[in-house]
Amino acid sequence: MRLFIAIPLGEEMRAAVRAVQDDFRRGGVKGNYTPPENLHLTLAFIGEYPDPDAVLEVLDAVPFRPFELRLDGLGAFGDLWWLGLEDSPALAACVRALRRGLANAGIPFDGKRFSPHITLVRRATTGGRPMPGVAVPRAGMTVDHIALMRSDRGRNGMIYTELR
Ligand code: 2AM
Repeated sequence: MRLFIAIPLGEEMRAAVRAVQDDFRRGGVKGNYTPPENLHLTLAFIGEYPDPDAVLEVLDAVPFRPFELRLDGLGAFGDLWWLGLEDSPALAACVRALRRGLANAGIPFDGKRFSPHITLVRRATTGGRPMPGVAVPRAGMTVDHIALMRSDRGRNGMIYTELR
């Protein structure tokens, strides 16, 4: 099972992200756009791992208090374009505790430095034109839980299922 831990986006945030994706589409940006139901913020990528219950135990043990997130800025890792988030000490603390819990439980995960981003489009191309200017709405959400996600390859792209 391919697993990752993520924050699914709230309605307001999801709508704002879709609006930015639409602006890019209108601006002629082609690529593999994240479908609305797949929009999320990854906190830890585990990858192939056979024991989701062990991961849920870690999730349950991480102290959690709801916190706020707000969109802020736009960036790219090569041809993967993303929306960023306002600096959030609560988010950073949550990710630190989560990753510490995974490590203590011996659950492997991608230990790359946490760089919070919501992937808008992969393999983005502008066909030689400049990146269209878009406004990032200041949409926000209250994070009331973090989710264990399973990722499966479907006929038309990845299917993400919230296990809990
Ligand atoms: P991405 O959006 O930057 O591509 C499911 O694959 C989720 O886990 C995606 O959000 C993906 O990030 C993220 N992820 C983080 N590290 C990953 C890795 N090493 N391999 C695949 N996905 C990873």
